[in-house]
Amino acid sequence: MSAESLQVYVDGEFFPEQDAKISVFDHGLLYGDGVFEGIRFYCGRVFRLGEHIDRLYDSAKAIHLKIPISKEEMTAAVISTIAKNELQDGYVRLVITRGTGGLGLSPYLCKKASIVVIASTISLYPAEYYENGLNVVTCATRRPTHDSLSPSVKSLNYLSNVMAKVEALAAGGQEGVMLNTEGYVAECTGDNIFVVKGGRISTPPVSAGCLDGITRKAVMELISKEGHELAEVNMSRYELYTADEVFLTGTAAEVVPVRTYDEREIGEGEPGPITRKLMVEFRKIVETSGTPIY
Ligand code: PXG
Repeated sequence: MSAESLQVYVDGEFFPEQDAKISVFDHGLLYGDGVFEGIRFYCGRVFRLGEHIDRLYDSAKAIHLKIPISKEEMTAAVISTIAKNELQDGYVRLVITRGTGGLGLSPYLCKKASIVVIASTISLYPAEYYENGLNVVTCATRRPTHDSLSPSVKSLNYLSNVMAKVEALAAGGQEGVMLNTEGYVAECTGDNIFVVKGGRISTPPVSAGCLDGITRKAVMELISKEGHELAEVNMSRYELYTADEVFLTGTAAEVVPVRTYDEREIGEGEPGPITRKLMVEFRKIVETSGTPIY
């Protein structure tokens, strides 16, 4: 099915993409009040669907938003949206908005949350990024702290990440590192980050302000399976500058190597052996696991 005629799920019904709409009075638009997930499917199977659904409901719970359908119904909505579009490989954007209400911050003005499921193909990073690695820079914008909205909530407020992305692109990078307010590395604008030094692998803990990434978790499982040492530790820019290897993980990027960080070459300036191995192993698990669509 062509991208021109995508069928989009909105509150239990399918609409052609040009007719898939929510109200301008939806608090998702007015206040960024809502949550979302980005999910991949490969070879007719949805990767870690249960984990994405669980994180979605946790994000919703944290912002006091009641999703009007059960997790089972949500799972079925995701699968039926992909099937309706006859897709095998692609990307799902699952969006829950607070719903339509009057002008005014109170979420109690909104009677019912809205559910949007978009299933589409995905435009991937160019192959060159995987062969040679990304140029990554430090962003000025910091990750929000746990005393404001929890950075674990995958909310419709992505402005700090958007600003960080603008800074990264302006500085000539493809991705940007976001520090927390203490100056420790949290993550990138849409990816988690890992460092390899002397054969040991480390990644910032969720307490540093990163998203509890589903790709991060899958890669952590792979690292353990491969028998490498793994630690969740606070790290500063210094640990990145002096690393043997740095790589990023995320639903969109999968596992992608870093070539330079703030203009310092990482390791030998090309993807290292551990990163390469994890890229290969990750590909195997996405192609052989997941919830069948058909
Ligand atoms: N950190 C942040 C801030 C994210 O938004 C990740 C890490 C990686 O998490 P997962 O669970 O995907 O491994 C994300 C994920 C997009 C897009 O359209 C962004 C994400 C996921 C999918 C698509 O840019 N963010």
